[in-house]
Amino acid sequence: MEVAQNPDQYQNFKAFNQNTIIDYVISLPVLQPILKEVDPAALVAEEIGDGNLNMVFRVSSRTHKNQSVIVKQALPYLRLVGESWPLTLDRARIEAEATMVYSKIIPERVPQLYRYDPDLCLTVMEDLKEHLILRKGLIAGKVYPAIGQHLGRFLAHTLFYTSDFYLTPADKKARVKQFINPELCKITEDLIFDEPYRAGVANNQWNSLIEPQVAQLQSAENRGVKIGVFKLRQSFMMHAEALIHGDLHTGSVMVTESDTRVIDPEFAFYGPMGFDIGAIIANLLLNYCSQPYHLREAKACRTYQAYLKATIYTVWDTFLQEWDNLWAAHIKPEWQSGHEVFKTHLAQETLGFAGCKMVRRVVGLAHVADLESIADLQERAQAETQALQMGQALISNCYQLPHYSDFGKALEQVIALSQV
Ligand code: SR1
Ligand code: MG
Repeated sequence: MEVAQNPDQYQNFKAFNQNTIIDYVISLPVLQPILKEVDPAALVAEEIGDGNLNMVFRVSSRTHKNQSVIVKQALPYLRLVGESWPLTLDRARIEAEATMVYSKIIPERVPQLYRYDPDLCLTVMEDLKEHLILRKGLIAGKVYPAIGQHLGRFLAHTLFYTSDFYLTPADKKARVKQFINPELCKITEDLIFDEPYRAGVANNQWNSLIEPQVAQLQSAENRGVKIGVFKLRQSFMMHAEALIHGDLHTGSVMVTESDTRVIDPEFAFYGPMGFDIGAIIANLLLNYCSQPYHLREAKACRTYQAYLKATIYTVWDTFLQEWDNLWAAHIKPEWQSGHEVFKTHLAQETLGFAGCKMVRRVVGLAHVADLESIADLQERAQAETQALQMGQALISNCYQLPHYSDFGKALEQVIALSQV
């Protein structure tokens, strides 16, 4: 991994397009072993980004299809909205440095980074061309047998090794400073913990067929949800527990049948651990709500929903097993006594954050393809209503979870109660 120097921040920034990116890639000696084909005429680039924030180019050899790299470049604004929403270029640094932290902890679960260029706010990385974005695979009803274990282990290791449970107090505080990420945190604070719960917010959007459900969500009488969101927002903003990915939805995971990689940690900062675990669970539940309208045959749908639930439980159980092993191996004496209490706190917030992440994808600015790709608006409204019910139940009940061992039972109840 090579890091270029950064003499004068962003003075040399220029946005690439699919023509200019080729010359840049060719100029990098570090890529010669990968792109053995250095004749510019033999390289081709395409812009393949479908996320909300950045440009993503695939640069590959016309003749040797296995010779390719991905270049991800941040622009000084939000791609989803355009230049009217300026956004810090520092997110490219956050993403590169978080990926470097992950590579040291669990290299098999992230793409290999070849270069980070702070002037151009880009990273060049391994092209996972055999992999598919997990969200797309789930919408298509594909089964990935290993994701529960892979993601559970990824979460346990990245969260434990970046926390005070492992690092010295000084090292941990240096990391907190390194990952100060105010602009992207503000997006989350607004889009996840504020706007969906208020009427009259211009950013919010929803299917007009769920107008009554949205009015109920936002009404002043919805006290349990409002208080739950308050506490979860407080935790998100005030509890620097570990380096969290910060946007770990199923669009930030790439998969094959046997491999899983986590991408896109540009929202990373020191926050509450349950936010990452909850993000994965929420997005599996959103897919669960959508499946009656993708896999239309009742038995196939039930089987797939059972797979999604089993995956959620595997994420959580694997997380706990790995976490307990890490704790047994590394915990310092001064932390020994609070293990059970901490795990219950984590289970509570995991459920609560999962709820927030579900609600924002139905009512907030950025939705998910699982729901948006349901063409019939009446059917989509059914799936969205179920997601809103689940999300609100998770938010209002999460802090009542008595013990972390009740996690599965609580989730099962929320799913059972929210059938439409
Ligand atoms: C305004 S950006 C919208 C969303 O895209 C990212 O993936 C994050 O989830 C963010 O909230
Ligand atoms: Mg992203």
